[in-house]
Amino acid sequence: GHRLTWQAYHRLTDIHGYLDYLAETYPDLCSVQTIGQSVLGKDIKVLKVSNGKPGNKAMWVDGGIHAREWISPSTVTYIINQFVTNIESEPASIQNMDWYFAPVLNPDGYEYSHTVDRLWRKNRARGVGQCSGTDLNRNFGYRWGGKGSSKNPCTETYGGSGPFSEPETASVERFIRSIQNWKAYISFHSYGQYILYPWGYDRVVPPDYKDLEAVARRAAQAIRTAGGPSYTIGPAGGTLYPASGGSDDWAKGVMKMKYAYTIELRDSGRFGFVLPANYIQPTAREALAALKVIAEAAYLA
Ligand code: 0X9
Ligand code: ZN
Repeated sequence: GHRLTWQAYHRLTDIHGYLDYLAETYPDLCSVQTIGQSVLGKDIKVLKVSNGKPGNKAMWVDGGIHAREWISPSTVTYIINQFVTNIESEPASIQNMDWYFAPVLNPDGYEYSHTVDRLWRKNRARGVGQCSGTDLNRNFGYRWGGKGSSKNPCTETYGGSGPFSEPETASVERFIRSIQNWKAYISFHSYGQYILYPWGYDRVVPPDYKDLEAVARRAAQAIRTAGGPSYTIGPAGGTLYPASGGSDDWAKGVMKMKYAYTIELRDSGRFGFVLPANYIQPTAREALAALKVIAEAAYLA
């Protein structure tokens, strides 16, 4: 294993090497688990960061569901680095939490976006005709196949042949189901600068949406205080567009993870998915500020 920089975007093996390095260097705090494999057989890795206290609540943080959103895996590894190297100066809500970080949930797509097609979004499942790839954020098992997802494998929002038809999402489902005490689910995407909460499948909100809205507002304020730009907050379906089969809806609707968010990182459209690497550190810094607000709410929930 080895360290990373946050001055460049890294390849999958470097990101995985970094997780292994942390587990070797901080064995009392960090452990790595391979929760499954992608369509093409690449590992899907999760880093657990925990002080091991019984009764800790649990939070899930993922990145790289969409291949081309490179700022997302970078942000997740940046947050990991901050927590692991500073854990004793973090508040109780960070220290007494079992953290599960999955920086690259779509490893095949991520590598494909580095080597072949920079704007690839889906996984690399072989389609029936020439069209390949399932949109992993339409493949989760809550309201699967509804608005904003497609049955046509040639589209960018193809939801797959059924809920959790893809090994990447099925691995996440199996792993999350194996753990109790979840309080929050955070998925980093790009771009647009949004803090979105359920529901995503339509323009409706869950019964406790006021709690999610209040925490989102405080998170957006923390981003501003950290020197970041303005992030728009709201329910995903009404604020962005209805899109069914998303990971956030499944986390909340099925797994009952109360504070479920999709955070769309920078920028607001100038560079879009092709965000230059000098934006990694400022973007990840503000994402960390937002995550700490959500962790505080999860800790008290
Ligand atoms: O469309 C998506 O999957 C997300 N936006 S992105 O540009 N990164 O592709 C938004 C997902 C919001 N959540 C749900 N619709 N459930
Ligand atoms: Zn995305």
